[in-house]
Amino acid sequence: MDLDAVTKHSASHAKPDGLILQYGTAGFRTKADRLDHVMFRMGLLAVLRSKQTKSTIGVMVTASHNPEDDNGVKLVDPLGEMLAPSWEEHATRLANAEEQDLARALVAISEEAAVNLHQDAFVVIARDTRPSSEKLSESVIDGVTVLGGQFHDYGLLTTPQLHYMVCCRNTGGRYGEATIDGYFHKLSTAFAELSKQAFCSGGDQRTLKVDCANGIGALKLREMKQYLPQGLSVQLFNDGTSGKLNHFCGADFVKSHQKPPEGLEMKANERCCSFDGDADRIIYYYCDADGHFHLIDGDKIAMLISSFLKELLLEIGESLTVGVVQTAYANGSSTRYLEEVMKVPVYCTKTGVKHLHHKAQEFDLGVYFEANGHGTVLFSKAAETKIRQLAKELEDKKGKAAKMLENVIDLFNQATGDAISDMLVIEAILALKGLTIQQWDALYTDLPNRQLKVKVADREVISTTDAERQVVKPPGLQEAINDLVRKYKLSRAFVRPSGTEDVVRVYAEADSQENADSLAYEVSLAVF
Ligand code: 16G
Ligand code: ZN
Repeated sequence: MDLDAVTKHSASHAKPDGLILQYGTAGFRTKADRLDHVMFRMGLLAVLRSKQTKSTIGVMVTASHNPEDDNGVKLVDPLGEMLAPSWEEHATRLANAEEQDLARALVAISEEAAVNLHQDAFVVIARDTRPSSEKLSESVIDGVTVLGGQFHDYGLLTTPQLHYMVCCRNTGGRYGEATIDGYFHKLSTAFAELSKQAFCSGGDQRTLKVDCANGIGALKLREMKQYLPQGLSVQLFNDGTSGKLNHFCGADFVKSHQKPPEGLEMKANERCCSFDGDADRIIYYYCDADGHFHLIDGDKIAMLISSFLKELLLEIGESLTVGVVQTAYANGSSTRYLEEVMKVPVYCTKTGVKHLHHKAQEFDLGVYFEANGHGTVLFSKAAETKIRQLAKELEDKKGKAAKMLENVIDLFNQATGDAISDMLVIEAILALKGLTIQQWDALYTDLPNRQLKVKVADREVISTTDAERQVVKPPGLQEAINDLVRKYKLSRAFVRPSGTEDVVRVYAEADSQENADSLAYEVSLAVF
C-alpha cells in the first residue's frame, strides 16, 4: 500500500473536522456536501474488501428515498448481498479517522481483516440520478485507484441492478450477464415465459401506472419497456423530466402518508405502483369508486407471492419448505392470514434488509418483505437444482408448474429486493390468476395502524430485543407499553431507535383508526 499517496490524495477529499458518521442499515447517509471524504474512503475500503474476498465488490452512490440534496453510499459484498457486519465497523472507523490518522486506520483494518495486499482488487461502481452523485462517484474511483484497484463504472443504475452485476461477476456468469442488457434480457425472458399464457391469447392489454419518484427507476424502466411483451403497457409518471426526486412522490411518500403521489392522476380502480428513489422498493395502490385510497404494501405483496408459490409447489408435489420473513412493522392481519389461512410459517427479524435476507436463506423458498415494500424471494441452491430438473422431466400440468417456478427463479432478483423485478412478478401473477387489484386487496383487511416519531436527546437510551418488539432499556418502559396496549382491542405497539434518523419510532395498531392513533400517542408520551 502506498500510504503516502493515500495521504496526499486524501487531502483533496478532506474530512470536515469532528464530523462523525456511522455505517447504518443502509450505509452512510447525510447531506451530500458532507460526504466527499466518505466516498474516497469507501473506494479505499472496497479495494481492501475485494482483496480479502478475492472477489469483485460493488459501491453504490445513492440515498434512496431521502431528499434530493442528501446522498449516501453502500458497499455490496461478493454474492450481491449487503456488506458483512464486521466490515460495517471497519467502514465506520475509516470514515471517522481524522486526516492524520487515515493511513494508520487503513493499516489496522488490513491487519485485523488479514487482507493479502498483493492480491488484485476489482470494484464496480454505480450511482443514482441525484445532482451530487456523479462527482461523489468520482471520489470513490479516486479512492479505488490510489490503492491500485481496477474498476468498472456502470454510471447510472438502480441499486438492485448493481447488486445483480456484482453477483453475476462473482459467479462466473451463471447468474446472468453482468451488463445492463444482460439484466433486461434475463428479466424480460423470464417474464415473457412466465406470463405467456395470460398475454398471448390476444386478450386485453393490461395497463399499469408507475410513479418513478423522479429517480433512476424512470430511466431504467423506460429502457426495460422495449423488452416487455405486448400485453403489458407500463405508463411512467414522475419520470424525472420535471419534478424533484422523492418530492411528494415515491414509495416512501405514499406508504408513510397513505395517499397518492403528486403527478399521477388516478381513475377509479386503476392499478398503480410507486418505486422509491433508487428502485429497490415497490408498493401498489388504487382509489375505489368512492374515492377512497387503498394501499397494498409489502405485506400484501408477500402474501400474493407466497400463495402463488405454494400453489405451484402443490401442483408439482414437491415438499420444499416455504418461509415468510417479516419485521415488527408487518400488519397483524397479514401475519394472521399467512399463518392461519395459508398455513405458512412466518418469522420476524429486526428492521433492515440484511436481517430479513439472512433469515430467508434458511428455507428452500424464503419470501421476505418489509411492509415498506422492500423484498424478494430466495431459492436455496438445492431447491433451484430440483426445480430446474423437474422442469425438464415432468410433463403436462406438473411440468407446466415446474417451468413456471423455474421462470419465477429467474425473474426475482435474488441478490436484493428490486422494484422492477418485483413489479414484473406481481404483474405476471395478477394476469395469470385473473385477479384485479381490488380482489388482491380484499384477501384480508389491514388493522388500522399509526406510526409516529419522537425526537429524543439520545435515541440509544432505548434498546430492544425479540426482533425489536420488546424494550429492555430503559427499565419500566416495556411495562408501561404493556399497560397501554391492554386498554385496546386487537392492539399491539412497539418502539425502536431508528437506524437512519436521530429519532425513536413508535408503531401501534388497534381495532379502529382512532384507537391506533391514541395508542401510538400514549406510547410516544411514555418514551419521553
Ligand atoms: C433502511 C433499510 C430499510 C429499513 C429502513 C428503516 C436497507 C437497504 N434499507 O432504509 O430496509 O426499512 O432503513 O429505517 O436495509 P429506520 O431504521 O429509520 O426506521
Ligand atoms: Zn431504496
